Amino acid sequence: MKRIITFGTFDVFHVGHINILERAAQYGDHLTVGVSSDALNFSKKGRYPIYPESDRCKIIRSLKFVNEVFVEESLEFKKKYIEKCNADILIMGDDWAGRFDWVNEICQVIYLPRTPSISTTEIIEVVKSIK
Ligand code: C2G
Repeated sequence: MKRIITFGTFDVFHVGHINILERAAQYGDHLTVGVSSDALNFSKKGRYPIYPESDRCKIIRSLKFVNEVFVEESLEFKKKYIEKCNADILIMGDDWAGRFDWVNEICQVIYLPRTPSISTTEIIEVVKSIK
């Protein structure tokens, strides 16, 4: 049995998020998702997410190919989270390519290509521009 872990904010949930989670799930039999806390997102992007962490967790937990969800408090706790859920593979989109290679002594790290032409930031910009 192979256990997969992935991380993300998954704010303003969109098809790019579905695609990576669906593809991540296909690498194993059990998918755990670490959802970035509101505070972690603020520290990464300088703004709070549109949806609070409780709603973002609820959305991810409702997906049929996701088995477990927890709140990710810090990027530096990656190894602790991987050990806790006994993950064999960490999967991330390739906007993070190379950034988590330091965990590869405890689990395999795979970066998958992002879905082109869609992002939370772009959706926010489009919505803002609607008069
Ligand atoms: N993603 C994707 N295609 C898109 C947009 C996002 O494949 N068009 C992927 C990202 O590569 C990431 C996941 O969806 O693997 C979640 O993306 P974000 O919500 O932007 O996550 P991020 O804020 O980058 O947080 O510990 C890692 C971080 O918590 C990742």
